Amino acid sequence: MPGIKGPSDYSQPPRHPCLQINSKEPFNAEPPRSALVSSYVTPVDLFYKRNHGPIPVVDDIERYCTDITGLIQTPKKLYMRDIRMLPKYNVTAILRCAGNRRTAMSKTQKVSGVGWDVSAIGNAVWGGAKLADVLELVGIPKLTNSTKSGGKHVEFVSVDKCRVEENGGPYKASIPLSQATNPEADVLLAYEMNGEPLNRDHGYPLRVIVPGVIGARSVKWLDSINIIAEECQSFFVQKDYKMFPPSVDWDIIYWSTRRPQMDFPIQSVICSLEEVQSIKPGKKQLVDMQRLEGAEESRE
Ligand SMILES: Nc1nc2c(c(=O)[nH]1)N[C@H]1C(S)=C(S)[C@@H](COP(=O)(O)O)O[C@H]1N2
Ligand SMILES: [Mo]
Repeated sequence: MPGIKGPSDYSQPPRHPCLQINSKEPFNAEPPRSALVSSYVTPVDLFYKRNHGPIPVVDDIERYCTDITGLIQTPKKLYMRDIRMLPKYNVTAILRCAGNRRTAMSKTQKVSGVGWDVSAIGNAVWGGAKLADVLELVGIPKLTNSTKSGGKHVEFVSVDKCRVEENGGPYKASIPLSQATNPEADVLLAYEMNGEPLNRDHGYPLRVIVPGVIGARSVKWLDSINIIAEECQSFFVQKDYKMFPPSVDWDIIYWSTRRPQMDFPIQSVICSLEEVQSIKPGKKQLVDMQRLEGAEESRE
């Protein structure tokens, strides 16, 4: 794709030293819990970073564009200037990785994936154009009560080279057309995060933000938007981000028996305290503790 490329090396943009790194290549990191409650909007440098491949590089922003193709009459190339010409919306929305708190879950059952603590979640103000407005440019009307979108989906394709995809292909995901064309669903093609241009980690120059569903659908470094007849068939939609009962063996999984996860259950966690490892007292400490207890008693 002109203007942007998905490299195969993991050269790193600078990052905040407080991040807890869960995996270096690809880079996956989360902030300490205090970052989630110290401000309503999570600062960009402390926002969790979730990647499946190396971070793409923009070499020519003027040439960068997103292709809109698939089941439409006239495919279109959308340059940054075209997107900026559409009305700009600022949407405050949380992004949460479906794998958040997997470390806690893995204490009671076998699960696979990056070991996240509690902070693969953040709240940001995303600035950009509404996907519903963008799709109108290629002749797809906005959702009304009488719209029939059938089972069609809108697929978002990136440029990053992901190991798990066949032939190291790009990250891809889709959402139903009815959600994409609904202006009230606030699905954005975002170019800003907290009032600044997106940085490389979070999808520069353009990413999708789908409020209210798992972060995996908010595709970063957007390369193309395809209107397709049914849900995207990528690894990330069909063979990942699905929930199975504890009885399921990860080595013999029938992926098609579960729908891709979209929305998520509500959970809560205390963030004003950090979890620390409790140390079992050694023999000497036990004797000291008993002495102390004895001292308490003799005082009474
Ligand atoms: N191109 C691309 N988009 C992607 C991903 C990715 O690896 N590649 N990861 C997804 C997942 S699983 C999550 S949770 C969010 C994380 O966004 P963030 O890194 O900006 O926090 O991006 C999503 N979009
Ligand atoms: Mo995620």
